[in-house]
This record gives sequence, C-alpha cells and structure tokens, in this order.
Amino acid sequence: ENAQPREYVLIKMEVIPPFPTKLKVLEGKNVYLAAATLRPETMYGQTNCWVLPNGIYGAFEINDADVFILTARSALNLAYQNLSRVPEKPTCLAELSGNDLIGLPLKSPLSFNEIIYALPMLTILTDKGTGIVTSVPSDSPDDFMALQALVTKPALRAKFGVKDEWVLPFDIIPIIDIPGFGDKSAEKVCVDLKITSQYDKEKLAEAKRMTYLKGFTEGVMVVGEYNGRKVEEAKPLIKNKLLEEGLAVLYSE
Ligand code: A2H
Repeated sequence: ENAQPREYVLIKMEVIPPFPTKLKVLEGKNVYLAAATLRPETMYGQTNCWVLPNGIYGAFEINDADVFILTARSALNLAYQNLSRVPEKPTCLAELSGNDLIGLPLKSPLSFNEIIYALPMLTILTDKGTGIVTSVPSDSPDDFMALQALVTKPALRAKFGVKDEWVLPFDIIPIIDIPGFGDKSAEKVCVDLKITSQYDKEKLAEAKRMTYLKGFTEGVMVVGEYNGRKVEEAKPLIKNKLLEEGLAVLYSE
C-alpha cells in the first residue's frame, strides 16, 4: 500500500433495467457499477465499461437508495468513508463475477453515448480502485488498446460472449485537444510507439507518460460545458459538478 492516499472519483454507471437473472435480487433498487477514475473531465468520451471476467465483485448497499457493484475490498474502504448503509460494515446483497457483468447496459454521467456496455479487460487489478474501470479510448492508451483488440478480433469477442453490437461501431469521440498529439491522443501515441498489444506494459507506461502531463497542462477541452477551457481548469469544475449532482462520489485508498 502507498503511504500517500490516492483520491479517486467513483463514477456511478447506472445499470439499466430489466436486470438479468443474477441481478434479479436487486430489482427496484438503483444499481451502479462504480468506476474509479483520476480523469473525471474525460467522461464525455466514455465508450464502455471494463470488468475483470474472473474477478469477484459484490453488490453493496451504499445508502437506502443506492447499490454499488465493486470489489469487497473497496466496499470495506467505502464503509469507513461514510459510504455504507451500515457504518463501517459493508452489506453485500449479491456476489457476482465479472462474467456476470459482461454485457450489462449502462447509463453513465456526461457520456455522449447514451447506452454503453460492460466488457472484459484482463489487465484490471483487483487491489486498486473498485475493480471497475470506465473506458475512454480517446485519452487512455490502455482503453484504446483493449477496445481495439475486441473490435478487431471476433474470436476474442466470442470467447467472452461479447455481442458485436456492444463494441461496434468503434467510434472514438474526440474530447480533448493536446498540441502535438491532436484530439485522439491515445491512438496517436499507441501508433507512434508501435504498440501492438494491450499487454505491452512498458510501452503503455511510456504512452501514458508522454500524454499525461502535457494533456493536463496544455490540453484543451473540445466538448461540453467547458469547451475551449484548459483541462487544468475544467477538471476541478467537472469533478465538482459530478459530485454536486450526485453522479459521482469521492473515494480514497
Ligand atoms: B483512468 P493509478 Cl482517460 N486496474 O480513468 C487497472 N486500471 C485501473 C483500475 C484497476 N483496478 N482502477 C482504475 N484504473 C485506471 C480514465 C483515464 C485513466 C484516462 C487516461 C488515463 C487514465 C478512463 N479510463 O489512467 O494507478 C483508471 O483509468 C492512467 C493511469 O491509480 C484510472 O484513471 O494511477 C487509473 O487507471 C488509475 O490508475
């Protein structure tokens, strides 16, 4: 564990009813996949959600109205951050595997895509965040490579029961312009570094390094309420808006 706590924004990705059999016990409740992100200003460009197929998740009562699907580890942390119906004690209503979540239709805050789907990603770490990740292929090299693999490999889709219409058409939504990298910076940097696999950890780390600081200090929003503003300025404004409107919560670990 890091000595320095890290603060994530948990994006409430609402599961659209009717629920499949495994989630039937949750019917009548507001159920969300709670995705941990450091980049709330990128939420306009969400194309899908990522879950770990063999990961173990639970549906936890956050308050009288809301249920979050995430790892038990993060539910315990949340329970000590005033985000559990019973203080300091997570209440799990259903245990679920990542495979149970693949294909769930979701409505996520700020997303231009009105419905997005939960899809498999094998590089998700279960000891970081909530184990749920929202996917923004315009600005995240990891998301871009993982989604491109699903789009270009029918056998990979078949392996995880991913329907074509959950990934196609593959439209990357430009949301931030970074001088020298354009408005699809993740794709550009993956092409420039000749990254061919979502498992090429070292090159992906380099891709993230190349875009991260420059994106923050020089990136400009090209969509949304803060269109034309620097990422640096828009980020806290968008974050606060999501929090105020009850579309996201803060989570530290
Ligand atoms: B970020 P850090 Cl656009 N396993 O959100 C793997 N990755 C995870 C995760 C987990 N359990 N939990 C969160 N993440 C991802 C947006 C984004 C992110 C963009 C660009 C870069 C980026 C959309 N995906 O992260 O190790 C989440 O993806 C670059 C690292 O705590 C989260 O923010 O620094 C980020 O990794 C947190 O990683």
